[in-house]
Amino acid sequence: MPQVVQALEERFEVHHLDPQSCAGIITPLGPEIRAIATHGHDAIGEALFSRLPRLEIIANFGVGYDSIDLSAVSERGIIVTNTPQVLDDEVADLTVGLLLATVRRLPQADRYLREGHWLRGPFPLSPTLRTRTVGMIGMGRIGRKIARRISAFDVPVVYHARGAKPELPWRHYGDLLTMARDVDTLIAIVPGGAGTRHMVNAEVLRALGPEGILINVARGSVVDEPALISALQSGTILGAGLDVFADEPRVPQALVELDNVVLVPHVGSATHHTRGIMGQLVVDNLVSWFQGKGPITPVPETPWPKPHQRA
Ligand code: NAP
Ligand code: 8YV
Repeated sequence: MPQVVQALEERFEVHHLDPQSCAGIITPLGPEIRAIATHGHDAIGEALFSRLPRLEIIANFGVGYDSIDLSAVSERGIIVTNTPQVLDDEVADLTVGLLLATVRRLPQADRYLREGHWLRGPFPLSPTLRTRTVGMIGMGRIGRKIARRISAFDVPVVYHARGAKPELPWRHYGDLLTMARDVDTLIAIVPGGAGTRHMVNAEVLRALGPEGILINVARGSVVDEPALISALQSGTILGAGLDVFADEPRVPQALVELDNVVLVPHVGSATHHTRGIMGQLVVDNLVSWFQGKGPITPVPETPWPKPHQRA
């Protein structure tokens, strides 16, 4: 974001890296670079770090940091920060909007009107949220905000996470497949990465069943995308609302051609308001670090506080 770049340039010497200019900048400047500010879309790991011997900190614009190779950063003692909490409500709002748009087929109804079909007859009746049970995959900061919103719609909520959260009023399932059998709507809001890769697979989609709706606002990697396309084409599930994809910004043509999906281009947090706050947190983390005050929002895996400073 321009204001983030401006705020960084006021305090630091900033070099802009993109795949085209990467080699040109890294070769002469690599040994001087002490921080990376990243939007988190491009995978970064040892191949880059090995050329930045003085790298101390990576400030990620976004709460998800699955694009950063964590074993490489921990081996090198590099700090990683993200932007938790400040986007929870925004992403939860978008998720509920995507759920309603998918169930009530709002984009399809919009297209129906614009294309003049209403003059020939009413839009076909849609599925409903009224009879549904929502199974959350992930019940962290954002998952809780989504679950609260859905509960306010008088729709039952249950969840799958590795650990039960006894403080929450919703039923926990330790096993995703069992939960998928018991619900007809899944909302994925877990981190990406190896631990969650393809956890929504063909078997889970079959268990969800022919009335099933999948909403994915987590990461594209969480869902086996070819299995999802096949389940949508065959009627194994009813529909899907997707904010994230396996190979963004490329979206499979097979998905684009389906009428039973609502597709949005990774806009969960994408408002002026929230992206502005996220950007400021990126800047604040870097400023705090270089003032010697430590990172403000280090990710749990980051080597901070240093082992000898821990309680
Ligand atoms: P969080 O507070 O860390 O919550 C993550 C949740 O996932 C926790 O409930 C955790 O519970 C669960 N979980 C983690 N690994 C799991 C696994 N292997 N199996 C089952 N459950 C697992 O994170 P958050 O702030 O809510 O954000 C979640 C993710 O949403 C981000 O990492 C990012 O990928 C995505 N996101 C997307 C957008 C967007 O624009 N679409 C915006 C923001 C965030 P347990 O530890 O008990 O398993
Ligand atoms: C980010 C996201 O805005 O926070 C995350 O994990 O997915 C989004 O909110 C996006 O990745 C940054 O461009």
